[in-house]
Amino acid sequence: MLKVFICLLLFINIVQCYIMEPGALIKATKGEIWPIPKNQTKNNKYLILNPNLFSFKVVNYDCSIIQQAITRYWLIINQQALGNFKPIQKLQNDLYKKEKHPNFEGFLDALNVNLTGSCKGDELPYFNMDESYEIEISKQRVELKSPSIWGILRGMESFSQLIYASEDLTLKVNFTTISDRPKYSHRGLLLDTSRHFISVKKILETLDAMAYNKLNVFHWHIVDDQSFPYKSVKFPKMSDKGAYHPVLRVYQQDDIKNIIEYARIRGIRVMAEFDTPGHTRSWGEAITDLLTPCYDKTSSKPTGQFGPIDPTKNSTYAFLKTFFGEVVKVFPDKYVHLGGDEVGFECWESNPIIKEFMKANNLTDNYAGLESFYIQKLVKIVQNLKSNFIVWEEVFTNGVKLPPETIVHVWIDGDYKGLMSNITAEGKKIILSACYYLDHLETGGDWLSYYRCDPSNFTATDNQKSLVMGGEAAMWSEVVNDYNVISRVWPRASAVAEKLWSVHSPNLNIDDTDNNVINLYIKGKLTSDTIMVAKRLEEHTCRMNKRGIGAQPPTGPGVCL
Ligand code: CP6
Repeated sequence: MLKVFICLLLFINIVQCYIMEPGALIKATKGEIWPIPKNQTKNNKYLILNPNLFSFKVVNYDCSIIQQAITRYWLIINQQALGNFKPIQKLQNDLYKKEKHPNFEGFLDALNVNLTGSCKGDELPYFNMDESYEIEISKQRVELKSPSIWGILRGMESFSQLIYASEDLTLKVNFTTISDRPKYSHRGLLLDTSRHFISVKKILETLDAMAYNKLNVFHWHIVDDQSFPYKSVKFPKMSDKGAYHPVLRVYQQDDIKNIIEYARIRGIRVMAEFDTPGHTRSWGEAITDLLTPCYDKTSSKPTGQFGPIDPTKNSTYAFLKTFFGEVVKVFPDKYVHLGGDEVGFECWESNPIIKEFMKANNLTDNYAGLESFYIQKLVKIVQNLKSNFIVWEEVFTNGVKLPPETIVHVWIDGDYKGLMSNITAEGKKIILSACYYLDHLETGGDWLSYYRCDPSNFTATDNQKSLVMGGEAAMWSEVVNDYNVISRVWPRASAVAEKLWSVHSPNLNIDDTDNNVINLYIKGKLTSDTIMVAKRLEEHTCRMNKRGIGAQPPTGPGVCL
């Protein structure tokens, strides 16, 4: 009765008030790993851990990535435990008599970290690196084992997630064996830092959260039409004139070095995108002969507006050679994203010099052909610089002749499955973002739509499906800045992370619910698969919060303890 009264008082729909029974909350799991490992066995026996007495015992002492990871995870384990456990002395004396706690198997004071391979010559994360690892927590051993430092990093993350605060205020780790490796090697997050500037601090926080979700590619969509925050060594005027502010809203070379190093020691690649020939308005502020001047159709005079990069000038390619020569040095990843999306042809069409050039090159009225001409020259430049490249899907759909090793980034939320069949039929590789747009907003629970998108779910042979490298959650920043970027990305990108890592992430069918978010927290209406994923995501989100990540609640009402 009191509840109905309060509901009416707050002008809230009575039905909703009744639906939100406290008992119907999605309750967090304890000690479940996100993303879910390939193979894991568990049992009820457990060890108790005192975080400040805990240590990592390393077999291979001269790997700085491991040493640094130990410092980080020791702090994470202690921070996550704050306020959640009782002093161990008291436990030993009264609470933890074996007779009263039959599943108590002793104390966990160290994790043996066993790198079976070498870390020499394995200093930069790369596509298809070995991220496999094994964990055994048993009476016999407490061990993390991997042939590579990248697997050790993923395993340390998993180990830290096994520790949970139990109801009796002790920190426990259940006996378990885990054998884990990712489904896809390219598991990315795209962040646009042009529509709004995102500070270095927020980028580093994003990288922390990526590591907590085992994402391994930071796709840095660093510049675009609206601003050019990249402080170039060879062309410093580009950010002087093209950034929102020449000093306060730019990434200095030192900032970029710090970001790449911060990512590297977490096993995260930094892949830069310098999108051309469209999306380049900010480039033209300093490089005045780069963009195509648009003409008025009736008066045949320049309008003062500019379109895509001018593909007809030699100076264009001289510039691109120098510019990308710098880019591949500053960003040591083996891949650079060349963009190529949303190239509008109107400005090219209006320009008499472009028309003349097209006639002379047998391209009359073939604007896709002109784009092709440009992309092919750019691809040659980048290949001469010994870099691999990725392009947005229009480059493929516009029929640009591309070398077989081209990687196509699928983004348009139309018939993307049909497109994936076509691209892979030509033997080309794919990165998928079409179903992972973080700027598409719904109320709580919208992570489900990302979770339902499996990159291998399209009509093709197994051979074709093996050409899917992975996917990327995409955060375009038109309505995102420092103040909301973290909560908009997390935990929604966590759903993408699990789809990309976990071979056994369940396919949550659309008829699990009537697609109404409210239904997520009515018990009994959902299959147990969906409830289980929701409970695990609840725990994972709380875990990110405890580690200082401002993730938003994933689904609905609840509490983090
Ligand atoms: N900016 C750039 C964007 C988008 C793309 N490229 C974009 C457009 C529409 C949607 C999502 C993203 N904002 N440079 C396309 C890859 Cl729905």
